[in-house]
Amino acid sequence: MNKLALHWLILIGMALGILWGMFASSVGLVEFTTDWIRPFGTIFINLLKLIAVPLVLVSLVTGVSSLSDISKLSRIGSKTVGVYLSTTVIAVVLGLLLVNVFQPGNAFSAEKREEFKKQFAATTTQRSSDAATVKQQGPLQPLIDIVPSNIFGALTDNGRMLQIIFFALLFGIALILIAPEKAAPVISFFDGVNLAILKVVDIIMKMAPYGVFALLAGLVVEFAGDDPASAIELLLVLGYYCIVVLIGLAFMVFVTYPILATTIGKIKYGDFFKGLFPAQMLAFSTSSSAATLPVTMERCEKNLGISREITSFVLPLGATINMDGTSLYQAVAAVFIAQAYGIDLTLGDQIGIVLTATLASIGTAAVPGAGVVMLVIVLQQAGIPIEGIALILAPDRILDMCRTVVNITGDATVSMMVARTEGELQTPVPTNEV
Ligand code: DAS
Repeated sequence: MNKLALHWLILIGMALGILWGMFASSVGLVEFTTDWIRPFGTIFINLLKLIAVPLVLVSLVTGVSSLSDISKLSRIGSKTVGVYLSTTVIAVVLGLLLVNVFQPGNAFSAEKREEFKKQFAATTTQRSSDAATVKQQGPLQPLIDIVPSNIFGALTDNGRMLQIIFFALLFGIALILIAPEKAAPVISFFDGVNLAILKVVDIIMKMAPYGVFALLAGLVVEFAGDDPASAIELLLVLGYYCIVVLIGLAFMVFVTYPILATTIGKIKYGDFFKGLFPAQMLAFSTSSSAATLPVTMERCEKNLGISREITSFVLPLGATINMDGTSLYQAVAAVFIAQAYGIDLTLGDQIGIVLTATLASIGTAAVPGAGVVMLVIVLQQAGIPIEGIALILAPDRILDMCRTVVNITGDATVSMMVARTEGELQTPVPTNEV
């Protein structure tokens, strides 16, 4: 089953789930749906949670240790990683600004939000008691919490994703610093495990049409109860949430990156888009930065005037660790779910989301749906109910197509900026072909 077919199957699963949910709530099949269909949605969510920890650990160790040639390209490498991280932080902060200004999660009716709040009262209570303990422990507790005292404890205790990320980064850097012949077998082990984990993600995503159907059916009947009209409310609020994400993604593609490309890359606004358009369309249709990489590289060299030396280092690195669209989406989704469940996030919580979403996007694999798997990390770290993912899974496929366009556009922009500062940017030949 190719990715395009999977695409459309997931959208069909989403539509059928919503239709079944509305049908079931109008003909009294709510209990049947809750007992016999919804569990398959829970299983799908569990699969996403199952793969998140090993995916983070292995993809970060692999990603960081693959920078081993950074020693040769230290100037370009550190510049590239620095610019990548700054565009990701810009994306996350933009996402947080939008979701706090538009507050899509608060668009749910008060009684619905009360219901959500009751459902997760335990989690909320847990959070407030955690918050209380943190208050007793002092202002630098969040910093202390990043450093695990026991990596195996962090791996088994779901909520400590930042500790896993911290360990993975440290271990990856250690692999760069030890003798290459000693590191090679460990790196190839992690490369192999990374490939296997990505295959597991691929298998999980093949179940997505069925998982999304069951989740949506379960969500709509739970939401609608015996009143199909309130299912409409769910769809309207989800639509509002999607608009907030799309505003952020569009701002990145049509404002942030062109400003960087035209001021630093010295390219005309129109030529920037004409040059990248085929790669952006491929990213939209495949939802995969990795699948789009060869075209991104070709368009950057041929139409944006970036040298092969820069594109062959900066773009593969970007496809692995730079996903600005994904990090913006994760920030919006996390706060949207918190709003829906009536969880008030403090400024500290939101700064934690900036850190986790930035780091989670580094560990997000460049394959369809990886962003929602990594969203688990952002939610766990912020103490937001993971089950809330069911709320945002429905439109995820469409948002994945859009955020992948942002991801590759960000990679191309940064490679243009690095090329400019390295004197490796030929004046691009304006292209008439699109
Ligand atoms: N689809 C991923 C990519 O290839 C991003 C994501 O899932 O968020 O960039």
